[in-house]
Amino acid sequence: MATNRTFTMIKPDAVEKGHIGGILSMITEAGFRIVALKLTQLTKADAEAFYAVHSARPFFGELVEFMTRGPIVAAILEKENAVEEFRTLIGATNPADAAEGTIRKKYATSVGENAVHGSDSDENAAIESAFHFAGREQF
Ligand code: ABT
Ligand code: MG
Repeated sequence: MATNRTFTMIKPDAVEKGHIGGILSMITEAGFRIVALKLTQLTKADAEAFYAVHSARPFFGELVEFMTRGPIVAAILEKENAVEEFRTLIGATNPADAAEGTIRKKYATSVGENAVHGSDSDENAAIESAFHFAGREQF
């Protein structure tokens, strides 16, 4: 399998609690290389577009409110089989179901505030990365 890339965000809940360093440590210790990195904040339009697939769900309003309430860390990560390997490292969407040793097990508080995002496909990784980073910001 060729080395490839995924996109991640450390979400507002984890940034607020001071977990940027702890989460980045887990990511690099798991063998991911950080190839782009920034602190930024999503607008309402950004969050609505990012989670458009969930727009009809009852939790959509709260989800957009949550994702826009403070800064996030956006990053692009490189590793063999990056998308799948990173979804394994972050753990289940609901931290109550997340395996031991995963980022969500350690840092997430609820399904609605689950500390970290990981792209769910190579196609979405490319779209999400291009949204946040210019070519010259990707190494
Ligand atoms: P993301 O990385 O945020 O996309 O999460 P993940 O892919 O693990 O899970 P999905 B299904 O994409 O959830 C998107 C966000 O919606 C929240 N959510 C989801 C709820 O609040 N209630 C629900 O019942 C479901 C299914 C979790 C995710 N955001 N956060 N935090
Ligand atoms: Mg998702």
